[in-house]
Amino acid sequence: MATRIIRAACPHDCPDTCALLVTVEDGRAVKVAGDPDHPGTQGVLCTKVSRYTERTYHPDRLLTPMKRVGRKGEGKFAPIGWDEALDLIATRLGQIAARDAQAILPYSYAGTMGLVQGESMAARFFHKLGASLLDRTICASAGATALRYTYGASVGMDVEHVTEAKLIVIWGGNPIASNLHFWTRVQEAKRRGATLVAIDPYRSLSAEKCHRHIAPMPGTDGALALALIHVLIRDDLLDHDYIARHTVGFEALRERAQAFTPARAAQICGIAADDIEWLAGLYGRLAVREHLPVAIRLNYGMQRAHGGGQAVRAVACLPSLVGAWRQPAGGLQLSTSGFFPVDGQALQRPDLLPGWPALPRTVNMSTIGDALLDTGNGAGRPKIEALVVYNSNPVAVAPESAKVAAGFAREDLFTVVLEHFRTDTADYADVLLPATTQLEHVDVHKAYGHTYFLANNAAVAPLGEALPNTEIFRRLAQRMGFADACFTDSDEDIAAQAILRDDPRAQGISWETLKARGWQKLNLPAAPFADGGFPTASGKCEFYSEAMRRDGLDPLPAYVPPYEAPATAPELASRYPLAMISPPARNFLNSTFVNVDSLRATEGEPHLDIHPEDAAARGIEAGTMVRAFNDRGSLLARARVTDRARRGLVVGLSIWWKKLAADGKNANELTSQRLTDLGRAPVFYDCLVEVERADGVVSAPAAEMAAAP
Ligand SMILES: Nc1nc2c(c(=O)[nH]1)N[C@H]1C(S)=C(S)[C@@H](COP(=O)(O)OP(=O)(O)OC[C@H]3O[C@@H](n4cnc5c(=O)[nH]c(N)nc54)[C@H](O)[C@@H]3O)O[C@H]1N2
Ligand SMILES: Nc1nc2c(c(=O)[nH]1)N[C@H]1C(S)=C(S)[C@@H](COP(=O)(O)OP(=O)(O)OC[C@H]3O[C@@H](n4cnc5c(=O)[nH]c(N)nc54)[C@H](O)[C@@H]3O)O[C@H]1N2
Ligand code: SF4
Ligand SMILES: [Mo]
Repeated sequence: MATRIIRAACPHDCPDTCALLVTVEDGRAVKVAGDPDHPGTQGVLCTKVSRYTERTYHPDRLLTPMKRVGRKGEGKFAPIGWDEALDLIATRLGQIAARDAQAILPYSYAGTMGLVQGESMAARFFHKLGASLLDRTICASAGATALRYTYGASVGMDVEHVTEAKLIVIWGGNPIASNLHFWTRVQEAKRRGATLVAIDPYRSLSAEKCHRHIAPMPGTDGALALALIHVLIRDDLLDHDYIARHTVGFEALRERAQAFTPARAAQICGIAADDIEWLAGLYGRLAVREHLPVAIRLNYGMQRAHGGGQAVRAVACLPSLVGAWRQPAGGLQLSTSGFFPVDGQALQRPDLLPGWPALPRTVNMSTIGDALLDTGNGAGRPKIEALVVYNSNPVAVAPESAKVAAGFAREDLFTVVLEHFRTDTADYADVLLPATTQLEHVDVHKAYGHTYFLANNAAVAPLGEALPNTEIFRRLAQRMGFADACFTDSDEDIAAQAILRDDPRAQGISWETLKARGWQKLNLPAAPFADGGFPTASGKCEFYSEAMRRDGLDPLPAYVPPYEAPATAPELASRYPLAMISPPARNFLNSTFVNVDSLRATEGEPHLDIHPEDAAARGIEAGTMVRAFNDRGSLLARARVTDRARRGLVVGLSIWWKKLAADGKNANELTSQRLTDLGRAPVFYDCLVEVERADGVVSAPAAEMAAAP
């Protein structure tokens, strides 16, 4: 038996971007393990990806191109050949482009985070075509925009050092579920005496293991952060030297924070003022008086409300006020993606756009429901006539799902989906194309939770007739007659182009070295901002942002309340008094893995966590089927009566495939298409609902998928 070990990388949208070792026996991948030598991965994978072969060799894998034969959404398809499929697509796209290429829209996100199978050949193809651009806002753009204005880019501390920290604040994140390798380090820090604090409306798996859990109402973090700033300034827990040399706008920030007394913020957030005094006191004292490292792990949970961007701005000021950056184990990490010297121009070739540097119209992916239902007004806003979806499952993951599904159901919309499985979105495809998984193609990866580049070597040959995304767009480009040399680049050519080799951070790193070694760390100082040097225009951390003022925004960190809360929408709150959040489930990755039986079995069925008092008031007991609803829709789930959810909050861990739920719906039936204050991002956790008993409904997940396809 021929056994080989292949160096690969986890493709998923997870900050850990693990280094994988894939065992291949006689051409079949039999085991996917973590690389023990990679300092982040440490030989351990999450449950999901340690089951990767179960997903890759799943009996439901799409293995041939298919053409729709049933109604849209019904999921009935007949196999066709690649030539027929690609001819059909090229002909339709060609006809539409001849009138107005902007009626064509790509829709993609981070099904794979690979730089090659993500936006490389696909982007080149749509740029050359002159299709509408997609504003990829669905996850990180509120915080990324806030960090860009504050630090200059998505940069922060290296959590490899966090084991040395004496205080770790986990703010809006649940690392046991979604950032496992960071949690391992936090445990080590705890053993060495660190105090752990969670800021989260929900007592998550991680929050329950912290020394203190502060549970503000969703979307109120901006007020909390401004109150922490207020106390640090009031009590002079400040690093005056760091502030003077490496920040802009301290006086203006002081004035802004003046109004956010702990009492006022406590009232806004629904917490005790003492929590704020205690946290600010500890954070400031450890950093300023005792010169000990204090770290903040800021995450996405707190960005998914109206004020998500400004809340990140406010939190991002904290480490600069106390000089936490001076130490490798201090500072803040939201994302490290801005450290990577990646050649986006080479990968995506925006210069291929017909009017470059003028841009075609841009469509926000977070409001795809409205965009598809917009009949257009001709010039500048043509109706979307064709949609090409890859690396994403919008019918399950995009907000206000009923509108998304109605848009996808339009008879006059031509939809192409590149997928591994017949997802909720795939069911609406006119042409469904089988894509390869990470074990079957080549890629190169950056990360957003560490600072290593990784290579993904192909472990096995493509299953069935599946093709990499790149090859599908390469063949389409050929059919469209696109003659530019970049359309013949191989995947390895593209991987090599991805790394900006002149950049000192990438010194010694190339595709050749990477694919042999598997991973290489960027050259960065251990404490990147110990002596300032932020990549802003001023080179400083900008409490006051002149760029924001120029862009017509509030130049100072602010508290922007949720759209849907008693204070801002009293009438709505009287009808829908409960705030609903739908953060990631541990055993799914967004909607990926929901169809892997062993993982779905662990999650059970869609649940809704509700506080005992809120449950009692509604006659709800543990295990009751309940209906959560608002003006946008409704959702069935099994109640878990638990004080993990604070009073006034319900929690439905997500993101279920709609067709695998009893009622064919998931949390996005209830979420809105409103956008955050910065970054045009969705507000998944800014969502009021009411919950009632759904008597008579006893069914477990629908059996439909058992027979699929
Ligand atoms: N297992 C697993 N891992 C994942 C994912 C997954 O689906 N499953 N998804 C991946 C992706 S795409 C992303 S973006 C990241 C997300 O990463 P995170 O943002 O870290 O997501 P979670 O770990 O669920 O943490 C979100 C936490 O924020 C809390 N929260 C909700 N609203 C608020 C609020 O207003 N304020 C505060 N302070 N907290 C709030 C939630 O209760 C939840 O516990 O995880 C990635 N990793
Ligand atoms: N209610 C609610 N909704 C949310 C969130 C939430 O917390 N609550 N989280 C939001 C967040 S943070 C995010 S990032 C989005 C995530 O939304 P998406 O990026 O759409 O993520 P997934 O649901 O994992 O879907 C990715 C799809 O890509 C496919 N795929 C993977 N690799 C490849 C490949 O190489 N080629 C092709 N063609 N396909 C591939 C997978 O099979 C999968 O079906 O969801 C958002 N939606
Ligand atoms: S999903 Fe995250 S934790 Fe799991 S293997 Fe991938 S990178 Fe590692
Ligand atoms: Mo995300």
